[in-house]
Amino acid sequence: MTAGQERTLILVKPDAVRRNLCGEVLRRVERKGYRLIAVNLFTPGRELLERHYSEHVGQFFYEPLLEFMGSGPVLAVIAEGERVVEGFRSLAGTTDPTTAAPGTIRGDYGRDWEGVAKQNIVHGSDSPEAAAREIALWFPNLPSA
Ligand code: IDP
Ligand code: MG
Repeated sequence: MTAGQERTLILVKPDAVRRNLCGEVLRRVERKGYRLIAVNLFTPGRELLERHYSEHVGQFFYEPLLEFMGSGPVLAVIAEGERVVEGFRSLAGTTDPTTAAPGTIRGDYGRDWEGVAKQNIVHGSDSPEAAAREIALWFPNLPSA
């Protein structure tokens, strides 16, 4: 990785893949000037999702969240750039898709549907430490640097 750069894990969630929004999400990431390092489209298994969302065990939305995230293909993306962790969270918007600001990915494309888990189009790592942990989970075979 180039000095001063950081990486984040982005997931285009199953709701967005079903709605053909992968390109739209990647367009916004690239237009912002972040670099794509790796992408992989697949349906994640239960074990990977349990590890990814371990901080949410016990929350009322935990089981519905795992069911939703395993309901179809997810596009996992590594993006790189200065302050990309914060930068992508800003592009994504706040967690609740109904009230996420217009102009953000979640604000423009997400809204509440039936079901407990919030279907909010994308995931983005919330710290550089979380990004390193999540990238190792979703891209176990990524060559270093
Ligand atoms: P984040 O994705 O904005 O970081 P987290 O609090 O880490 O939000 O929650 C992980 C995911 O769990 C959210 O993106 C959303 O899909 C789901 N989620 C979070 N809070 C709720 C809730 O209160 N009800 C239903 N689903 C939720
Ligand atoms: Mg989170």
